[in-house]
Amino acid sequence: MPVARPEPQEPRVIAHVDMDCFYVQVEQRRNPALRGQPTAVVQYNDWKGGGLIAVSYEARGFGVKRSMRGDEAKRVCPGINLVQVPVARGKADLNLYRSAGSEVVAILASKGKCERASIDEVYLDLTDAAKEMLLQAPPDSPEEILIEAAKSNILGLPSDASEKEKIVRAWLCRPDADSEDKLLACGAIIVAQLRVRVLEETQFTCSAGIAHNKMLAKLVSGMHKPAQQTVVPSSSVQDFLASLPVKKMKQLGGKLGSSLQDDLGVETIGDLLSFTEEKLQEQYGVNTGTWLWKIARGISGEEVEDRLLPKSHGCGKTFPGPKALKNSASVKGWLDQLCEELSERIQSDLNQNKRIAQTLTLHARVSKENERDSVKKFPSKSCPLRYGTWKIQEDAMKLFESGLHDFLEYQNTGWSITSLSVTASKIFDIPSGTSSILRYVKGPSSASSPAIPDSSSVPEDPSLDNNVYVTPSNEEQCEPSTSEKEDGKKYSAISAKQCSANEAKRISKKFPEVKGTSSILKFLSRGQSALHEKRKSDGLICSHPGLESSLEASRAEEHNASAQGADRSSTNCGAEPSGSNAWMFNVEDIDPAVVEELPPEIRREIQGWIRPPKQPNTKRREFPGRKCSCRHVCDLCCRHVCDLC
Ligand code: DCP
Repeated sequence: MPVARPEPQEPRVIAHVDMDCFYVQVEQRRNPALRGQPTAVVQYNDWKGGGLIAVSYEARGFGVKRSMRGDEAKRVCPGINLVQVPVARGKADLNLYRSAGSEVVAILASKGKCERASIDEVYLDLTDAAKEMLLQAPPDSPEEILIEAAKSNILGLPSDASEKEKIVRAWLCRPDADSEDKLLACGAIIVAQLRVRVLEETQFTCSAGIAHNKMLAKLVSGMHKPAQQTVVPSSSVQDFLASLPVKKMKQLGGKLGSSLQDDLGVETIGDLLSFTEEKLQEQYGVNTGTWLWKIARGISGEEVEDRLLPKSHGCGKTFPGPKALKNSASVKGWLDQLCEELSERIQSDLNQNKRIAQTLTLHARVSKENERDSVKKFPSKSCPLRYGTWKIQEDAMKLFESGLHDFLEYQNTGWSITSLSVTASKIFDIPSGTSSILRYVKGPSSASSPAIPDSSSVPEDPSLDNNVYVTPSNEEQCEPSTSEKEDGKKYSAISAKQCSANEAKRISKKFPEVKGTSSILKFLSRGQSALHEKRKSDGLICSHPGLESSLEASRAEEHNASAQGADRSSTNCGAEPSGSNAWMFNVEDIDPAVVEELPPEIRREIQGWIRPPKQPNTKRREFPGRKCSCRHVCDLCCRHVCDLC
C-alpha cells in the first residue's frame, strides 16, 4: 500500500523523461530507411505475426496499437514495416535497447540527480541546476528562449492559441512570477536543452514532464507526445487533477483504485477532495489514508533516487497457444536458457558496477489441464541467489518444482505454462570496504577455496596480491584505486609478509584490543572449507553471493560446462592457505553493513572489534537461519526466506 513521504521544505524541480516509441527509434537508427515510415517492433514469437511491443507514431496514425499482433497490424496498415526484436537463446535479446537507453541516461544525468526508472524512462531532480540558472543566467528576454523550450505545453495556458509559442516565451521569463514558477521555468529550459542534446547525440526523441514533484512530472510526460514537454505550474495542479481518472494515477491502477471506485464512488482524483484525511485513514489505514489525501492535492514527497542502474534483472519468455510448455523437460530447457542469460547479466553488473543481487525469483503463468478458467495463480517463488549459471539453473528448477507442487495441491493433473521468468533482485552496491572483507576472507588463500581462480591467474607480483580476482578480465576493475594504494592507511588484508613492521605496530597500537585473528585464520584455513563441504553435502550451498559465490561464478562462467564439474567437486576445499600466515586488518575499513553478510562466527568476532559488545540476543545469535524441515538452513543469508524449503 502506498505511503506518504515527508515533503521537502523547499520547492523542487523534477522532470520525468520518457523516450518516444523507443524500440522503434532504436531500430530506425539501425536502419534509417525506416525513419518516418509506419513501423512496429514485434516480439520474437511469430504467432499471428508476433505481438507488437513498440509502434511508431506514423503507424499509430493508421490505428495500429500495441495490443495488436503483426497480422492485424498489416490489415490496418498494409504498408507497415514489422521489425523483429533481436534474438538470442531462442528469445528476445534486449541488450541493444538497454544500451541505447544507457546512452540517453548518460546525457540526462549530466544536469542533476538521475533515477533510471525503466529501460526508457528517467526521473531527474533539477532543483540545483534550476536554482543555478536563476542565479547566473535567468531567462529574461522572450526572444532568447530556446525554440524547444518555447514549444513547451504549460498547463493552465491556452494550448491551441495561434500565438501559443509567444505566450509560452512570455511565461518562461515573466518578471512577476513567484519563485516556484521561476524555478519551474528554468527547469523547462534545462529539460529542453537536454532533449536537444539527446537528439543530437543519439538521434532519439523523447518527451518530458516538468513539475514540482515526481508524481506530477510522470503524469504529464506522456500528455503531449512525441518529442514534446509539458510543464505543471502549481496554480494548475487542482484543475489538472480534478478530471484525472483515479486509475491513471501510479499505485491506483489495481485493487486500491478499484476500491476507491467501488467503495467510495471516487472516479477522478478530484473526487478525493471531498473526503477528510480521517475518513481516508479510517478506510485505508493511517499511511495510505494520508497518502490519498495528499495526492488529491498534488502533494508528493517521493524523492528522485540517485540510481542509473536497474533495480533488478529479469529474463522471461512467453509460450502462447500451442507453444505452451507441458512437461518438466521442456520447462528445464527453457529455464536453463533464461538462467544463463540472467547469470550473464548479473555477472556483468558485478564486474562493471560492483553490484550484487541477493534474491532469485521465479514467476510463471500456469493453468491446469481442463481448468483453464481457474483463478488460482502459480505462486512466485524466491530463494537466496547463488552466483554461477548452473547454480541459478538448479535453484530455478527447484523453485519451479516447489511452485508447481503448491499450485497443483497434490492433484495428479496435467498443466500448461504460457510464461516463465526469472528475476534477480535486491541488488546492492558492494559498499566501500567490502573488497577488503573479500580479500580478508578470500584474497590470499588462493589454494584454500574453490572460489579462487587457480594460481595461473594470480600474478606473481606481490604488490598485486591484494586484488580480488573475480575474473582475469576483471582484474583491473577490482584493483584498489590509486588513492587506496597510495594511502598507507587503507591496507586491509595485507599479509604480514607485505605489511611493514611500522604499519603493524601502528595498528596494534591503535587497536590493542584486536586479538581475534586466530579464529579468522582458523576460519580461513579450515573453518570455511569445512562449512563449504558441509553445505555441499547438505545438497544446497546457501552462500552469500558477495563473498564466495561471485568468485565461484566467474570461474564457473570461465570454465563453462567442464569446469562446472570441477567446481562442484571442489577438490581443493580443504587445503591449507599457503604463502601467508598472519593477517593485519584495519578495523576502520570494515563497513558494518558488510559484517552482517559474514558467517556468524566471524561476524561475532568482528562486531566485538567495531562496537562495544551488546547484550547478546541469544535466540537470534544461536540460530540465525530459518530452520527448514529439509536441511537447507541458510546461515549466511539468514534474512532471506527460502522458498526452496
Ligand atoms: N515494451 C515491451 N513490452 C510492452 C511494453 C513496452 O517490450 N508490453 C518495450 C517497447 C517499448 C519500450 O518498452 O518501446 C518502452 O515502452 P513504453 O511504454 O514507454 O512505450 P514506447 O516508448 O514504445 O512508446 P511511447 O512513445 O508511447 O512511450
